[in-house]
Amino acid sequence: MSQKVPRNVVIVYADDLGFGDLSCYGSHQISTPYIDRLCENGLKFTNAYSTCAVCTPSRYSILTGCYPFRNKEAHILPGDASCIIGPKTDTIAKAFKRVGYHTGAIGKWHLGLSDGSSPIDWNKEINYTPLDCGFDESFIFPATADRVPCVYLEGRSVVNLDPDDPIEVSYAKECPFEDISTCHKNPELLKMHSSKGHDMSIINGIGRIGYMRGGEKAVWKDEELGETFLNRACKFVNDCHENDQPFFLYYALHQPHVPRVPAPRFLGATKLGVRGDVIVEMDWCVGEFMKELERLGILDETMIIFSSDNGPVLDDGYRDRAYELTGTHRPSGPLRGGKYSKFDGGTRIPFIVSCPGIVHKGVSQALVSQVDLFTSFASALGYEFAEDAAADSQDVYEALIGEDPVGRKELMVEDVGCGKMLRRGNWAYLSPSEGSPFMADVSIETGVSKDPQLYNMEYDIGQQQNIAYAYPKVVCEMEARIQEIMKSERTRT
Ligand code: NG6
Ligand code: CA
Repeated sequence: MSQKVPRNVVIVYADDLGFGDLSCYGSHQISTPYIDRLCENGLKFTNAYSTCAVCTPSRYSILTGCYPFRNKEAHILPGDASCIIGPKTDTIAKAFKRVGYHTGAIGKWHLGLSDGSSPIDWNKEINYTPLDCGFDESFIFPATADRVPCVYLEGRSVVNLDPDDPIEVSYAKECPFEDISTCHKNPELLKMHSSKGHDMSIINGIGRIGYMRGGEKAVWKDEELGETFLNRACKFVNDCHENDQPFFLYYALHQPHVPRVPAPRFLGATKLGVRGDVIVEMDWCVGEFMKELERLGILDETMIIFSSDNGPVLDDGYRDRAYELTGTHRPSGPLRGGKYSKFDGGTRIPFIVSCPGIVHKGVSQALVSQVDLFTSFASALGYEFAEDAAADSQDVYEALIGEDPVGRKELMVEDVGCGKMLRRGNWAYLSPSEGSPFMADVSIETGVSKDPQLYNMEYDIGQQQNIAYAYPKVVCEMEARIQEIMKSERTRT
């Protein structure tokens, strides 16, 4: 085992946070002092990518070390989906567990629950959860804050379940429950209105995707989500510390995904409306979590990796004025596009690694993908895994700790429609695909085009000049490489 392996590892994973949303990544309108401190004491990556411009596929990759195209179910999932990480699939959590770390998943899950043998009965123990994906403990919500069921799940069971008020969930088009509030029947109950979708069940005055009945005591309070997950994360590290257990924690924040409902004291924290406010709240959560590690005297022996699952979006289906109030703040920073896009705004995300004594301080331009964390830690920990595991995960550990300034030679990402982008050195090649160049409902340029696109990321970070016509050989080679990757069993070398 390498001398440079930290005693504890925490992945803090934000939801829909953009490359330009943190002050340490250049935002002047949103102040994120705690994450900035993490950044000052660690390494800030400027060429780090998630594997997809939406949530489920990126999360699938960070945990399994595989590109999303390898699993045909790795797309945005409904709240009643079965788990897309099968029992035979190795995960980063299983790897940590095998070498003696205590492992935990806290926060947003969105990878499905149950083994799929029958529809989920939310009133019973669920037979397949994060506990079956390598986590010793879990405290999660099943999918997203805008999807039912709006409940916490601890281990295999819904928290605060009342047997006299059973939970039923349906993703049918028509509402199967006559006696629940829905957006169509009870619009007067809405305190936040939808701009698209989110028009089925009303829970806490907010329209959601899907229908839910019952479980009144189990339903979360939206303004308490941040603190609830934070408290569980603090409890997890306290318990591990007390038991003298090294730990791996996957702390998946729910901010700044819609619906954006900060704790009241964060309302108005920025001039950007609730989207800015929940980013400040998220920063506070990270700060409190770090303070807890510091109080326990284990901050210096804990490696923290902070990142986001995909790029940013302003209006993602609720009329919360994020778009109107954004002013000069650019959530994607200098990048083009955002969540859902094939342009870099979709997948190039903040990525900070910090661990005093192990990780160098500064800025790294190394090319890294979130899919690499699995192999990087497995090899640093000296753990051998099966040939067919972590198919696309490269060992970039030296880059993660700041000893290799280059990282990967190339990486591939997907947009929401499974269109591909290959980044190789300074080249970004966007493979042609069908669809609209603009998603009007979210006001985002998709990067989708029937023509090949090639950008030089050294001179053109905003992907303004398509120079594909000038480099036909590069275009051919990069397209052929994408086809080769798609046919391959693995890209891990
Ligand atoms: C979209 C939702 C969006 C968000 C996204 C998933 C509508 C109109 N839009 O379908 O609000 O939930 O799915 O986001 O329903 S993700 O970050 O979890 O991938
Ligand atoms: Ca997301």
